[in-house]
Amino acid sequence: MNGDKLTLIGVPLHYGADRRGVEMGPSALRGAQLQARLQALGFDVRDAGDIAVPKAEEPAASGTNLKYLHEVAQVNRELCRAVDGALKEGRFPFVIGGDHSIAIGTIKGVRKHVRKLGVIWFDAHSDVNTERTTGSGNIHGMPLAVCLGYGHPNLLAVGGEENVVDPRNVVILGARSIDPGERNFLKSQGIRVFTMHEIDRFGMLQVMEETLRIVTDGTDGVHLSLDLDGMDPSEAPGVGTPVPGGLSYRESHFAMETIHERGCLVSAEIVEVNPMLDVGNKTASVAVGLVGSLFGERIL
Ligand code: 5AB
Ligand code: MN
Ligand code: MN
Ligand code: MN
Repeated sequence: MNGDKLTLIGVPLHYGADRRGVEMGPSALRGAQLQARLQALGFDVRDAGDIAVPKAEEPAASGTNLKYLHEVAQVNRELCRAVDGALKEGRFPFVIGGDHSIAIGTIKGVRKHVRKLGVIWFDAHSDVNTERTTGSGNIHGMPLAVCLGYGHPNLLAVGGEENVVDPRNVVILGARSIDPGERNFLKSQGIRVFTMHEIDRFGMLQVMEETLRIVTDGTDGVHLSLDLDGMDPSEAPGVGTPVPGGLSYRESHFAMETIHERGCLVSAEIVEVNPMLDVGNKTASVAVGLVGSLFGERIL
């Protein structure tokens, strides 16, 4: 943990997903008292406000099948700078989205400060498509590939091509929807994926012990990328791409508690909260509850 100072960075971006609403994620998370929850745990929390997102009715011409490539790359460059700035001031960057394409800017920014970075990717999906494998053209299905050094040059260039992560220190948790091209990629990279099958078979305790071993093995810190669709849609209905059979409320909290106990976290982000698809503000509230466990709330 980077001292006890945190900076919240909002990214009201939806161009990486093909549905509207996720751009209201940052305000829903703020409305669910994210800052107060962290302050109650003793943190000095500064809200840096939102990264500016350009207006676009249609994707700017980019000569590719990737939707809104220009806009997504621009926002990620800005985000990368903001994350870099927070770390320079000795503050923990806590990024609130927005669609999952923002993991590109977050992770690239963190990598400028953390030479060997482990990544826990909490998600129903593996997000390792590239312009060659994507069926949807949506960049929120590609950020992990970009952070590993694969994808469109304009995305790889964000924050410097060299700032990638080592596949040996990446774990995907909760996967249950993986495209055929992604399956090949994951195998070729040797990335450890705990699908719902492994979670059912071994239980969360064993899965988290193995996860924490992998992401801390020779690393200088760990980033958590928390896509709320990793949880079961009955707990987190307000997401753009829900998939049944996800992590339960208890399994998700347990994962956060074990990450906290290890004390290895250097940065985090919450993505894909879509208030337009939510039941009340349930998903944002559940997300803020997970943040509580991630930063040390205990039952007793
Ligand atoms: B999310 C899909 N693999 O590429 C694609 O929510 C879904 O950030 C991506 O995990 C889901 O469009 C992206 C079919
Ligand atoms: Mn995702
Ligand atoms: Mn997902
Ligand atoms: Mn999604």
